[in-house]
Amino acid sequence: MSGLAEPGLAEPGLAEPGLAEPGLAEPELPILIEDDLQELYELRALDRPALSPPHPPDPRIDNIYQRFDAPRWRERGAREGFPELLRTLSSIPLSAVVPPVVDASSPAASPSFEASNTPAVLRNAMSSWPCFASAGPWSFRSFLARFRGTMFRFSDTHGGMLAFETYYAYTRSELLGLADDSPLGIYDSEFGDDEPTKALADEYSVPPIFSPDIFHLAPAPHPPYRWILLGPARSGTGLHIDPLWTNAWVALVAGKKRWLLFPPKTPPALLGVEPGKPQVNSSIWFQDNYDRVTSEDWPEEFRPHHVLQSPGEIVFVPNGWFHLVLNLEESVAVTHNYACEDGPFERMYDDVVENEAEFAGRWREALKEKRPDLEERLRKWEREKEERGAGAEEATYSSALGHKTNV
Ligand SMILES: O=C(O)CCC(=O)C(=O)O
Ligand SMILES: [Fe+2]
Repeated sequence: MSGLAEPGLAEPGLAEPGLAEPGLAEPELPILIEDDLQELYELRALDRPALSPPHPPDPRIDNIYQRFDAPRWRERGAREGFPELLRTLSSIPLSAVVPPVVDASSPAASPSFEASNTPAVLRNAMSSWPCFASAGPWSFRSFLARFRGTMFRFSDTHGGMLAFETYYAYTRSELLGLADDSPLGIYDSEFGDDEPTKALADEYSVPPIFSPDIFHLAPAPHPPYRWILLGPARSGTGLHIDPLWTNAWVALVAGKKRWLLFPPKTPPALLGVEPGKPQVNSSIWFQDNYDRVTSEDWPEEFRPHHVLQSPGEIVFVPNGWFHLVLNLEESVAVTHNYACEDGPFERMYDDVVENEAEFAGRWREALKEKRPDLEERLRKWEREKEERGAGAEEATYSSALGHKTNV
């Protein structure tokens, strides 16, 4: 919890260009105390498994910022390299593959992107959302006013949490978030479940263009399916495939996001992904790999689809596609994953049995009752598997040690 700093220890809050929000008074910057820095230190260490091991805080150093500021948060120089990366990523190369733009408000709009399992960008699906359209839309500033003292989660994998004001102060600190190679981002699948964040779930709605979620044929609880994402420039999500063969949509409320999505047949090793290796932060991945994956030598069939996402746009992420996202500006987004009947249903079921065993039983019961056609497909699949003998398991790359891992 933030409170009063010891004399002489508070870092003055430094305003960065681009952070001003018209219509909202500049809030007083919460001051971090030693306990906050300890918490931040621990969360940063949990969140960056791909970096060198953390040094324990050195008690002999009496400047508390330096004591907790292991050089590892800056070791890849992503902050220094960011202006150039930003210039590169702020436009899409002329030769790049870009997903089709779908006007979700048009009566002719169809979810053909689900059937073809290809990325798409939807426009005009968020205009009536209170979080986006009316007074008090979601932003770092409005969250500070609403959620002082509320704990937010930073990952499904490690479950680390911080009070919002501590996080807010971190994102505005020259010595902390503004210096990090890949700043911490809120990645919370429990928002909306209980007070005080319950109201947030009513401030947007699932666009009707997406198919119903067949996991939701079963009663709650369901595997995690909705997340709120808040992160400053240079934060984001490293390369991963979403879990359980689900599709996803990501709606941007504020900021700017840069995406690459790779067709499912892309060999993971070509993207630097190996089972068991921790996820690389997206700012570092872009810095190290963008030129290679956009060069003329990159195989045609593995060419990435590029998106530069603006507020009001929704990116559709098809199941089985590797993707990564970098926040080019401070961003606020909401995302849902959903189990689509058009997807690889049988493989999805096997994945659910393996990773969400308790849910699998309840889901199967629900399918029996409400979708006997799908249940029959599973019986057939099971008969075929028995005839074949248990096949070799496919490696799964859904987030490995990153976000959206089922734990
Ligand atoms: O916008 C982001 O950082 C991540 C979106 C995403 O791919 C996910 O949540 O799985
Ligand atoms: Fe994802």
